[in-house]
Amino acid sequence: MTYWLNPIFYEFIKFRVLLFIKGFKRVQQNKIFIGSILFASFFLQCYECSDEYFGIPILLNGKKEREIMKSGLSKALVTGGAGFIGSHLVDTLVKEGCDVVVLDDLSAGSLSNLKHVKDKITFYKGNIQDQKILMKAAENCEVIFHQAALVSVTKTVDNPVDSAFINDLGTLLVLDAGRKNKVKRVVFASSSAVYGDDPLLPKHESMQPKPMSPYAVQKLTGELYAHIYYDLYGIETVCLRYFNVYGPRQDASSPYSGVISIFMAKAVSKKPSLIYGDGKQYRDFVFVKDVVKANLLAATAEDAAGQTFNIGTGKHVSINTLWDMICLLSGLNIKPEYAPPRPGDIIESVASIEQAKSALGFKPDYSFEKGLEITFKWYKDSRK
Ligand code: UD2
Repeated sequence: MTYWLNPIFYEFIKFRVLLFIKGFKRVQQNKIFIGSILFASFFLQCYECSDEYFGIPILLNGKKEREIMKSGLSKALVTGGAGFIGSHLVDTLVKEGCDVVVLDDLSAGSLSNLKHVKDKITFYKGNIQDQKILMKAAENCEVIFHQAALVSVTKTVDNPVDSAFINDLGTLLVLDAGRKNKVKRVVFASSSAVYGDDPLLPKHESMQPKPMSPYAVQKLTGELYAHIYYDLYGIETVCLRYFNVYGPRQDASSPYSGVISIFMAKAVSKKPSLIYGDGKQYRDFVFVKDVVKANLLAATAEDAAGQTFNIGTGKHVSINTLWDMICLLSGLNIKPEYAPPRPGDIIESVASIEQAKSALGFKPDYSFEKGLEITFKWYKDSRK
């Protein structure tokens, strides 16, 4: 509140002095002053009720009011901030007026994801295993959002040791940089992969994890380290188990990219999709902006420290339906092609988000239709 209150009263005092100099009588000065206060209190009440502030940009301390923080974070490090999810998180933090530091080795991320904010952030090109650069990046940060990882399950199967250096050791080093820099909180991007193929649905945080790949083991190990760092060192850690995240900037170039990015690329080039299995398998697809929202809540919610939360929507969509919806959006009528199921493919995955709802106040803002529409527009535009 003091962000805007102080400068406004300062302006009033200046205004009164001006009236005095201009020769207004004391009674007239008081009338104008009281009128101004009534107008200001009406305006500020409206401000309190609105996220959009009526679209009126007010300059306060050299910043537009729109840019003043809602989450209240002063400085944050986003590891993997040039990647798909990380770069969306950076966008929101920058908009909120947070001082953002990005550490990314650009192995999967791209500077093009940050080009529109490049003058507003501090960027370090480097690996999370490089302790020197990591310590520098985490300096004076209030929160670390740890998004950097080798995210392809298949790549971790092919390279269990190399991937452990990034996903296990890397996470440990990030936590330790947080501890040494006295960072208040670390939000760790974990995965629904930790549940494995447990047939129990929806997936609930209290279920026994059943990792089926090095990737899942590595994410679970990261969670365990996060809990230990909270218990032993008091650094507040929160783990978010992402379900199937989709949205603009998701790389569609690899066969192991997210199914939505692959299908979008197919639709834009008017080619049929390839569905593994009968297409009846389903997923809980969560829009990237909702994942950003979950991260901000996890960074600020009072009771979140030391806990793990599912981040999904609690709803599911089959792969067949997904292709039908994309065809509808793109005005195509192309039948998909079918191939045998992927080995180890999970059939059903849907999150219980009750815990995230009650402890974080998390509720997805984007319906699947809306998220898909935004995503399709992005793939279409980026092809031009
Ligand atoms: C997701 C995550 C993975 C891990 C896992 C946990 C992504 C990209 N991957 O894997 O990191 O957390 O969940 O269980 O979010 N499919 C097709 N055609 C295609 C591509 C995929 O039919 O061209 C099918 C695929 O066989 C699967 C479904 O679509 O049944 C989803 O595949 P995915 O690779 O997007 O994600 P998933 O759930 O295997």
